Amino acid sequence: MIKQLYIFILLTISTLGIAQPVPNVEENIPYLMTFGLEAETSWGDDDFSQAFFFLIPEEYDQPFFIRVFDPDTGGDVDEIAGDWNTRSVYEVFGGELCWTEDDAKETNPSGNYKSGTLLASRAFAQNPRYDNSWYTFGPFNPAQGEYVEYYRGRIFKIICEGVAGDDGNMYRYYLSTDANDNRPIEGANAFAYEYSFRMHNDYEEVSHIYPYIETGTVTVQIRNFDWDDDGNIVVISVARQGSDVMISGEDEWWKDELRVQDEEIETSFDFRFVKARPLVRNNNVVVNVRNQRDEALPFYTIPMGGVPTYKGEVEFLPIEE
Ligand SMILES: [Ca+2]
Ligand SMILES: [Ca+2]
Ligand SMILES: [Ca+2]
Ligand SMILES: [Ca+2]
Repeated sequence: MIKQLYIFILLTISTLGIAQPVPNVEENIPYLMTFGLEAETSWGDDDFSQAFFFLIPEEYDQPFFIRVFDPDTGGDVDEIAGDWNTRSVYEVFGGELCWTEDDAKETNPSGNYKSGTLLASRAFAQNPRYDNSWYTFGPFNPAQGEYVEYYRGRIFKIICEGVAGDDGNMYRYYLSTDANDNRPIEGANAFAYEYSFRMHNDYEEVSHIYPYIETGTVTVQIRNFDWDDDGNIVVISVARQGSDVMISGEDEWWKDELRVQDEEIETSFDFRFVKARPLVRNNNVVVNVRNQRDEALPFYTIPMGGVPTYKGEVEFLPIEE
């Protein structure tokens, strides 16, 4: 299984290149989104916290950097509520338990989710210096990460939280070999167990996320928050031409369940977020996926095994209640 996954990673690298923006190009998600904790959840963020993991392949032993685009909350790309009063804190973790701690792989910021060793942190409020530009964390040494056999690599974690205020912070990451430029690390990847993001303000644009269906997955439960009836969420896979998923309205979670087909094991799902017409503007949403054991499944920014394409007719079995 580990060997197979490793082959998948290698295949992924060879077929999809080495881009490491987060969100990635294939995802077509304009920004990650985290609100200040005084915001109403009806603006689209359920918990004011977003964790991302970076995977550094074991072959890579040079220093690297985690760059943040528009880390502040103010200016063009962020979402104002009243006046700008939001403070966001970014924290980078490595070391033992950074990823293997169960709470770190959950979808709510509770328990020991800030596990591991704190390597760097910085708070940003409104700051024209970092508006529409990059702040760089690092350099980090790959050896500071947590070694995980399953991934044949080292894992780092970055958590962004809105610790004051009520505005929406929009931002992106880039895992880079260079402090001043975006240069990808070959074979690296990034993943999260819950995705809080901004949809495009353009109904022609379709966003995607790609959960990986591990061996042993029987059903997946797809949960989405504050979708605001903005079009459809459609699931594509090697065995699925497009299943619509139940969507949420204002300030609520909604969930739907799909039974996993054999062909879908060890492939990625493609969740397509297709916008409604007329346009729903500034829509922020949160999505997570759980298996039948109630474990959250990771979304990889470079989809494992590549972007799935439907491979033909497959008989669908109804889910038994
Ligand atoms: Ca405000
Ligand atoms: Ca800004
Ligand atoms: Ca921002
Ligand atoms: Ca929303």
